[in-house]
Amino acid sequence: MSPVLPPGLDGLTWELPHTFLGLDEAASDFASAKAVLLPVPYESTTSYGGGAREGPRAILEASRYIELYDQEVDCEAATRIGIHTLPALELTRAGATPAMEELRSAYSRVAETCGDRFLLMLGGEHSVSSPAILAQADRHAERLTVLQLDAHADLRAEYEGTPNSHASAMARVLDRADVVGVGIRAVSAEEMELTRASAASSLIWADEMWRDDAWMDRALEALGPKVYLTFDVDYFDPSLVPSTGTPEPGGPGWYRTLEFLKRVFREREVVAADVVELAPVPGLHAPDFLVAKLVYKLLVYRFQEMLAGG
Ligand SMILES: [Mn+2]
Repeated sequence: MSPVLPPGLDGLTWELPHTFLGLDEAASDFASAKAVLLPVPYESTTSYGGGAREGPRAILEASRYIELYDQEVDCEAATRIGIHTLPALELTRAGATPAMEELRSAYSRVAETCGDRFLLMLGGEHSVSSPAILAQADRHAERLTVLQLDAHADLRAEYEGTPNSHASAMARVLDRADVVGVGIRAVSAEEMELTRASAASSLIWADEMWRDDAWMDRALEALGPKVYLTFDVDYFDPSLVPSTGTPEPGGPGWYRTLEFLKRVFREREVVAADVVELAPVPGLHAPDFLVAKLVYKLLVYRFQEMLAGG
């Protein structure tokens, strides 16, 4: 179903379009789409392994090989949702502060244009989440809760000389939103002090998630009615996703995470989301595919009621 071919070339076998899931024009048309993907391949403050700027491209490429049929909702969810993929947003290289200012204003315009459509941003390093969260906080009268799936708290006041580091992403938003970190297993003494002193910050540790499922209720109870979901893929165990800047051992796995996310989308209003920090390793496809499938699952769960309606 390739669009707009030169005359005489239809009927040949063309590759899938370079949209999320390889969706054709009808299923990826902005006008009818209920979900919009915004790739932001920004990377400047990475402290260990680099490559997050290649994340969005790897997610989109891997997504073209995902089955559209989703067993949980028993249909080709993507064609019923309608998913539009925007071009990648380029940010200034004049430094982290101007880049983040530029992103906040660009994200606001994208969110405004999307209206009721569900906006999901693909990073890029985790610092891109703060401007998006602040822009969403501006759009909602009610205080948002940020649900942060991550190995790290990202609560440093600054890191390596900049307050706009990936390691400070959540510290940047605490004034405007509560933050519930899930899967956390690497923090500094300074971050522990901050989370203990701040009513706006709570953490669910990865080791308690390993023992039993009590954490799911505790995490859900900590969420207000409106949630911004930020998913740093280093949340997963590095045996599943080694392709990330700062891999930490002892992360959660696939199915318990999906069960939790399904409940979050069912029991709260998720207003927007992002998936960040995939740093693809050439030749290693499984993590790219996992993250692409995660993005699809987030969209399926966001529209689970509509999809279950038949
Ligand atoms: Mn992280």
